[in-house]
Amino acid sequence: MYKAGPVRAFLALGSNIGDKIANLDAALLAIAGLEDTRVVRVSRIYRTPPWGKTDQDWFANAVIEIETSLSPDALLDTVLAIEVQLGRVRRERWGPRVIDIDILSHGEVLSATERLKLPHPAMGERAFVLLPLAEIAPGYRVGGIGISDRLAQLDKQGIEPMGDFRPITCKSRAPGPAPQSGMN
Ligand code: A4P
Ligand code: MG
Repeated sequence: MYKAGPVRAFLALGSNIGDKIANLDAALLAIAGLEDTRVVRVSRIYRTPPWGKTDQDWFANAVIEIETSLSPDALLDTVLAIEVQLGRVRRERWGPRVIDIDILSHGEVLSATERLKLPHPAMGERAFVLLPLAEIAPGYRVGGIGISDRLAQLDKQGIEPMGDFRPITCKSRAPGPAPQSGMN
């Protein structure tokens, strides 16, 4: 069983169906309500042009930092369950989605299984992930490169902040052991 203390993890949220902002708000609320997990920081919500499969509607994207005692596998199970709870139906790769929750990193964990890749292998190519991530974690390193250097190499055209999440009440929690770093 996974026994490490709380670690910092980063999650990328995306939606391009329905009320996109409400979908991101609902995902954040569900994550904030989890046992063993505390929301530490949230980025603004960004309006982003579709990446990869471009013949679909624009996305609302954001990144959040959490502190969690869930193992990487348990965190994946949890975010996949939240996606289903919020109405996600998987149809095509990179296709439209009510909500997508990707784990960008979980402490220093490295994983290369099909089920769980950590750090997220595509994050370094995606300005729609790195712009909100840089806002809440300017010291983050992606594949050994500082996030602002990585961002300088990416096309950021059309990506605009569009507002904040609805305020949430984060659970207060007794102070625990210092979390491990979420940087990689
Ligand atoms: N999986 C493996 N590693 C991870 C991880 N680190 N976090 C597995 C989350 N899941 C991970 O995911 C398929 C499987 O990946 C999961 O069951 C899990 O076991 P999925 O979300 O069903 O697949 P997908 O999203 O259709 O494909 P893919 O390749 O994951 O797509 P992405 O990378 O999520 O990209 N453009 C903009 N502007 N904004 C977006 O948010 N998103 C996508 C989808 C395309 N274009 C976009 C955006
Ligand atoms: Mg996904």
